[in-house]
Amino acid sequence: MKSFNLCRTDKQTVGESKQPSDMQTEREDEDDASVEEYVALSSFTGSGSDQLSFSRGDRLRVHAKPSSEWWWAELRGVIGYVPASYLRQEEEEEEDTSLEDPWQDEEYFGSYGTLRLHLEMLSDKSRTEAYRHVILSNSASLRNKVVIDLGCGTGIISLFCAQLAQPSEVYAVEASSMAEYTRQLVKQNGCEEVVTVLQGRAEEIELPEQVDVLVSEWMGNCLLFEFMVESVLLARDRWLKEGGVMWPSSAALTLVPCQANSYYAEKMAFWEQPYGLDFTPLQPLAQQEFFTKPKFSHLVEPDDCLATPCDVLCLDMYTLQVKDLEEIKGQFHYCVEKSGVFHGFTAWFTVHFESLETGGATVELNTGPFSEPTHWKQTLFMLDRPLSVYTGDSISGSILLCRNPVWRRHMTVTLHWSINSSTGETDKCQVGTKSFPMWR
Ligand code: GJV
Repeated sequence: MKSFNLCRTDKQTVGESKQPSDMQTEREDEDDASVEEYVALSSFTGSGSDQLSFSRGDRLRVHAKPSSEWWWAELRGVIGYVPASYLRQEEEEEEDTSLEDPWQDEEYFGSYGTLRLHLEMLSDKSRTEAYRHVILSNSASLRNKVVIDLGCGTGIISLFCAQLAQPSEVYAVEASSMAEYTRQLVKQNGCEEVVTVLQGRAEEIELPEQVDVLVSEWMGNCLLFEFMVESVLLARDRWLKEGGVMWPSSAALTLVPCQANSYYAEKMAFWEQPYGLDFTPLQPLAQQEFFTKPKFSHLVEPDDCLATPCDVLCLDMYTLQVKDLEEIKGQFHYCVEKSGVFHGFTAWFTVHFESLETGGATVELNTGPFSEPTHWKQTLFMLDRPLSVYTGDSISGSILLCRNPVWRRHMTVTLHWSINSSTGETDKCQVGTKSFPMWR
């Protein structure tokens, strides 16, 4: 799922935006009451010249909070942007951690207790049919098998198992209050002999036996957002039999450099001449407001892909460990296939389901621009400035997914790129780095 609300507790600072030059002045004013001291919860390596690097435990003086994600702060006389989520006010430190749940379970499971998200997921035919297809094409092998459906929601996957195959038992685990309805749906559809609904966190439930198959639809935006995958890995280690099967069995994140003309026009070029006036002084604000975070729900046109997409990371669901999720790094190298404007990168994921049948084909759920659109759509990461690229140029670099040390369902995606011109039209090698909080 992609759009449950994890941002509600964000304290949005409105109308406080200041330009760095104003803040320099403020810095000289030692008595300024608006300067607050914060402590770094974790180390951070700034990218570019306007971000500040710091170590865990450093005390930073925060001068301004131009957005809820990036603050303007000072450390040992150096000033720059810092990610707000890495900081905590000293006095609050102990109290705060105990007050607020870093997993935001109340909000998270609260939103899955309503129909809106389940309707969105069930209406997504590519997604739901992929799971149905996996079960149908493995029905013979599922006979007499024990299955766990982790985060079953309304129970659709468990019901497919019971109706299309003959498993001996399906444990449908759901933490939200939807579980009460799921129980009714199981009964209503005559599957109560096979499907047992267990309400609770997968990490906490007890099963009477180990399982042959662990099936789950855990993928979030940019694959990992929400980090429901952690619950899947913990359940795997606890409940999956030796030699048992994981569905999905592997997952990949794909990235492509792309054009985003209409998004750029709508959010940035707009300020050039609205009603014949010059509103360009608002552009730095527009960049901060629209291009700092990734744009979820983007649909990239195949035509806007400037190169052949490439897989930047692959996760093996049998060997992946919870600790591996803290920092995941991938590399890319593209050859520009058509001249155009490089506005940013678009990311999406694909998951594979291995077959239990000998020689059976694997099933794939691909959320990219060359497949049917899904409710996840794609994720767009806009560069600060568009760059012209030409056929034959190369774009190489890396992507780093850094899980938030405090807010466990969030992460920061850092992209680093360098463009090598083939024609000499682009002046020289151009490099850039940008970090995108999702959302904290
Ligand atoms: N234990 C039980 N149910 C869970 C858990 C958990 N640890 N985590 C998520 N769910 N693809 N990102 C449930 C959640 O309440 C919701 O009904 C469903 O799994 C999410 C599935 C789609 N989310 C996703």
